[in-house]
Amino acid sequence: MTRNKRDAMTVDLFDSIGEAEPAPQTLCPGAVILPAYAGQDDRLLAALQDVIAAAPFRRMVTPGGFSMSVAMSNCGSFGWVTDSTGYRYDSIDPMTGRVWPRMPDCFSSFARDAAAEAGFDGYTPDACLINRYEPGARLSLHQDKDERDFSWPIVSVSFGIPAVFLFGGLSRADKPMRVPLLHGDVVVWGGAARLRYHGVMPVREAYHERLGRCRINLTFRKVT
Ligand code: MD6
Ligand code: FE
Repeated sequence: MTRNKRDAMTVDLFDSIGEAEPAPQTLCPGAVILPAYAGQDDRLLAALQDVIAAAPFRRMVTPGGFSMSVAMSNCGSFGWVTDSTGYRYDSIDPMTGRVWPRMPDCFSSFARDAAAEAGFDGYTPDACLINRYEPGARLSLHQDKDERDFSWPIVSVSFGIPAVFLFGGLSRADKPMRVPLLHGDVVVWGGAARLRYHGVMPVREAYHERLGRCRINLTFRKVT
């Protein structure tokens, strides 16, 4: 794969300190991993602190009545929520009764750049779901299909301790691939991959120097 624009600008700097950013990897048609693409970017984690102060992490309840092991929050015009009545996107945080915190500019420009890197120009996400995994937390296989237009990708950013991403097919029964995701890794997920089943294996006990015993994942979506 050809070197991207960001590499061209940063490769000399990283090479000189022995930390060249690896090239993008195609998982399957439509899904690309940008390894460590967010690893140098402390602005995202700094901005995240303000978002979480306004809309704290909470464990939501599924329609089946179970409390999720992953704690969640959102920012942007819409947030993904679940409760006993079902899943939906909502412009109001049910916990605070207020609109979700606005999406920080560094979030939207980061997601736009990552999407462009993977071949999706003009990406303007209006929702960012924020997931927090402590050791043992997991996300069962699901499709992301509550958005209006599946031609826009999802941009997923991982921080903190490692996780194994389960990356299946278009049918729930397709055996998933196991993809390790590390601090700073970005997955851009669209096109023919957009409706693939996916999930996260139970996160193993670990410690990250920046985030402690915790994995944070941001998934950007264009809902409307
Ligand atoms: C996570 N991610 O990695 C959960 N969905 O914590 C997702 O559910 C996801 O990473 C769609 C596309 C990319 C993702
Ligand atoms: Fe998902």
